[in-house]
Amino acid sequence: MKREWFALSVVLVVAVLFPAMLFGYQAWRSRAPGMQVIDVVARLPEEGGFVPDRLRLVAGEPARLRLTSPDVVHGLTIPGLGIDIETIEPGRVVTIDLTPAAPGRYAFACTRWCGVDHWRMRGVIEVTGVAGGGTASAMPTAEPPLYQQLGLDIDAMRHETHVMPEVQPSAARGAALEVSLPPDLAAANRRRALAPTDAFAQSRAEAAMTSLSDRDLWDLVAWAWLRDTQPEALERAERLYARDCAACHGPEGRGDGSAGQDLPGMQKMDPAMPAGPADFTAAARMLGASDALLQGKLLRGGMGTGMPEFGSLYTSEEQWAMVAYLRGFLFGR
Ligand code: HEC
Ligand SMILES: [Cu+2]
Repeated sequence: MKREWFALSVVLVVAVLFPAMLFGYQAWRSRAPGMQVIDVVARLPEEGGFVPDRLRLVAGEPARLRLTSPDVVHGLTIPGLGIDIETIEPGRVVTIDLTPAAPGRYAFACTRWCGVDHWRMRGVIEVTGVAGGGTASAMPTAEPPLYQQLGLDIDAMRHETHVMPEVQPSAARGAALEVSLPPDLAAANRRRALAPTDAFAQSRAEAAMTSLSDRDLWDLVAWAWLRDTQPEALERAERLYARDCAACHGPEGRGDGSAGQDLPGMQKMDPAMPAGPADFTAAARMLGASDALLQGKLLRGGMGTGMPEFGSLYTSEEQWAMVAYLRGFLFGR
């Protein structure tokens, strides 16, 4: 009788109590007290994209995101919260614990070319509350982007320029000339307001530059454009370009990426303008565009042209580094 009781209690412990404890432990682990747990399904954009695509969190309060994919491999970036998940594989759960420090809107996006509409796969985390959980600090008021400060219409018809270099301008040759740059080219914000052709024409008209050949001047322009971007920033832009842009604009910047084939491009604005993604090697168009315009397009996106906005995903340093990277399709380093 005693032995039977003993056997029964062993069975009880092994079959009931132990699994119950294990289950309890797991439940406890996956749901720390007070932690908000949100399940996010990453679907192909045609099937709905991120569901939900709008999350609400509170500053200073820990939260857990559990990501799954029912279809293909996706990725996730939440730049404002420093989160980068390379793969969300079908059948696996990716867990992210985060505690947003400050209120604000944090955009997130898929980082894998999961389908033709990949770039539509985005969402936003709205964080409410006060920074650091303490007294409310005023949100930094963002300065309007340069193209707005300059009153530039980035959707306007752009006339192609005829003032063009005969050989590829080289920043290295420009630097070797050891000529001091005119003020409009020396200060980043003034240079960014100028198209390279205007910079060339202005410099050509300067008395101090008469001894320089046209080729020298173009080299100087290339130098002025590329000199202030740090190598690390440029490397980052290169990686971002491969991840976010090459599928439409092509790996060589020719506007021939497969994901961009059916996009209206600037023809949406005016039938006389080019269709599809911009060709960054087209000198007649690119040399007529200021950095302010290119950054404006990048941060705002196109109005129904097919060009997505990256202002919510890239810091302003990344945007300027990207513009410098795009210049590299025309200007040699
Ligand atoms: C889904 C396709 C697509 C992706 C992805 C895309 N672009 Fe574009 N992009 C376009 C199209 C289409 C245009 C032309 C229409 C326009 O200017 O709005 C364009 C235009 C531009 C222009 C304006 C060029 C000019 O001469 O006015 C810039 C700058 C640009 N893209 C940069 C980028 C960068 C940088 C990335 C990656 C971070 C990127 N694009 C990703 C489709 C795309
Ligand atoms: Cu995706």
